[in-house]
Amino acid sequence: MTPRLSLLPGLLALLAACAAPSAPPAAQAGPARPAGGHGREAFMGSYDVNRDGVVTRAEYDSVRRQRFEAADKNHDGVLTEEEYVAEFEGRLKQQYFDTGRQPDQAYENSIRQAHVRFALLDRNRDGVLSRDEEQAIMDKTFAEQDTNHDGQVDANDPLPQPRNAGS
Ligand SMILES: [Ca+2]
Ligand SMILES: [Ca+2]
Ligand SMILES: [Ca+2]
Repeated sequence: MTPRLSLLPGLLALLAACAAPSAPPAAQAGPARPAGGHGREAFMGSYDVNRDGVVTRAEYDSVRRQRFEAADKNHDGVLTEEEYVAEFEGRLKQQYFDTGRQPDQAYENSIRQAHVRFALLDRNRDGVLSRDEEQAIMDKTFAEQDTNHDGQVDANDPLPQPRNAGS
């Protein structure tokens, strides 16, 4: 036995010891983020099209416009409650599908919230969401996230105060 070889059993024991504490099973089945949520993470996830950590106003506007156009099934330039909720549900469904989740109580709640939201967004209560109303929402939502007022949303913007959900 050379001294060098005699080190081997010790080394193996050390390696075994290092590997011994088996990692706990990764329980990563967290709740899906609600589609259209208002947090910064949801905002970046929805609007940072080129994934560079910055949402420019142009990026934001393009996503919102696409979403409005996609929702406006009969192309009359306004969204009915049905059109609005259907578009939201489409994204929610996709999110559940992507995460292998079955529709649950949270899903139902999200749909209910979408109906409530529509009523709030339809400022003039004429039963449809007009482009003017959508523009007002866009301006407000972007301004809420662009907390340092430099025209883009990124890591330099302090997180906005969470706003009250619902009414
Ligand atoms: Ca329409
Ligand atoms: Ca309206
Ligand atoms: Ca900013």
